[in-house]
Amino acid sequence: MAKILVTGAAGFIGSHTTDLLLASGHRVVGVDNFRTGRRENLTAALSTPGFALHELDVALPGALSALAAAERPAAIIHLAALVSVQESLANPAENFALNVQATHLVAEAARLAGVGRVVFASSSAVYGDTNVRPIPETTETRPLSPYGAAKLASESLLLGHGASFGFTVRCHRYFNVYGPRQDPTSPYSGVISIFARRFAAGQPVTIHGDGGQTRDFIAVGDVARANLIAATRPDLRPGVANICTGRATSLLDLAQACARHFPGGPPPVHAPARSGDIRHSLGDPARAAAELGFTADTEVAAGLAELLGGVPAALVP
Ligand code: UD2
Repeated sequence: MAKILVTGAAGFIGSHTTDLLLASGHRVVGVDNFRTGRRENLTAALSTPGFALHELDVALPGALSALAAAERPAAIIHLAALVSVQESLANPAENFALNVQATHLVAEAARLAGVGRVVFASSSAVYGDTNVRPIPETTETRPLSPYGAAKLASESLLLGHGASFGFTVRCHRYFNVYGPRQDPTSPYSGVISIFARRFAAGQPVTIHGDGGQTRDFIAVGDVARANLIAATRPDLRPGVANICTGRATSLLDLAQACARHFPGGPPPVHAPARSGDIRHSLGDPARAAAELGFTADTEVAAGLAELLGGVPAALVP
């Protein structure tokens, strides 16, 4: 069993990754500055032997290097980030500090502490808007936001450092991740987190545009499993892979699937399409299957059932 350092451990994806690592018998050194992470997300982890939490800012030069040198983890899973595309547009300097400079500090921490593996949370935002469906990793990258650009730059920083100094880097381009603990409070939060909260409160959801736009929604449990594999599976080669399902779900289908869990709720409200909204986003999962042996196996219906209270929609009268 390995010791894994997880940055952003108190965040949405970080806390699920931490829980899965611990459940699989690994030790976890969790790092978070609680900028957007929440201590409640780690309630289970904090009562698990093998978990240690460090309140630390990855963007502070030297801080992570010192911790990694003391702990000597086998791998770092770097999930700490400024997570909002909208925030990156409002504050590009903060995006650069947290999503580019901090990645360099993670790469340096890995080099200085002799860490063998780094797993990085990249994003489908590196592709921008493309007509390619499904999107393989060979698709030209054209980020449309400081966030997407920072994720792409970070991939290169880590891969270059790994190739130069002898550690393996795996970059995960996550598509639309959803599940328990996702923050629903901003209009630009993940649509499933917003829908879940509004349906549960008996409030109508808003569908922007005609609802025919599609996304590749992947359950956070599957994402955590991809992180576990990338951090622990022996003999992986460095590289970049989509972490996606390869299945498209439209907004209308999503709203209907939620409605089956809350019969009698108000119908959706239609509103104009968001400016800059991407019509279709669908990942090609073939490379992750070939290189990591990873396949997402949670169907959206099952993932929604878990999120919306554990009742399979088919059983709701
Ligand atoms: C955005 C981000 C992505 C990530 C994601 C959150 C870009 C390019 N990408 O992607 O990086 O942060 O959000 O999971 O900005 N919608 C509604 N009603 C709502 C909310 C959303 O109809 O109440 C629509 C929205 O217009 C879009 C789709 O649902 O067509 C998905 O929206 P999203 O914000 O969950 O995700 P996405 O792919 O636009």
